[in-house]
Amino acid sequence: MIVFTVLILCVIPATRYYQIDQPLMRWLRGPNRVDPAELHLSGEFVENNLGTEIDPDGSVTVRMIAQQYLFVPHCVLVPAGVPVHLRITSADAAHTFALIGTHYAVKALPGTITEAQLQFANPGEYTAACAEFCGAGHFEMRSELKVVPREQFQALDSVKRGGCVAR
Ligand SMILES: [Cu+2]
Repeated sequence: MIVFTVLILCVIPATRYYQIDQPLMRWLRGPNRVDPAELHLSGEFVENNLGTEIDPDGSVTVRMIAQQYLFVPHCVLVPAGVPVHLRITSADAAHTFALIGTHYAVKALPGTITEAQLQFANPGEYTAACAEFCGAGHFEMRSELKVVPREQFQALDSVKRGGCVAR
């Protein structure tokens, strides 16, 4: 019985660590906590701060909110060949921002900001789908990510960089 109990206590965390590890790490890290009810009111996830922004070092930061059943912004534009720092959170349930055809899948959880580093060598278009069952509309939860040449991206004004106006 003791052996069995120890086994259960060890095996469950060992095989399901991905479900407890990251939220725990994020909680310990602190600054990445965010109030899901306040996202649209204040802080970095207010509406006009979402989308792609150029960082001082030439890389870009993308801020997104996942919610039932869409990703905001619905379409994201990023430059090719440049590090993309994704910062994503959820307004409600757990979602996963997964780019079809790549190995990128980033979990978005309410209350925390998930950071991920992406990079795209060449221009192209990707469909992003939610890879975490989140309710009735889950299978409709799709968005787009467009990778454009770096020069083309830099020539756009900040409003156009924020969405998918340019192609
Ligand atoms: Cu989903």
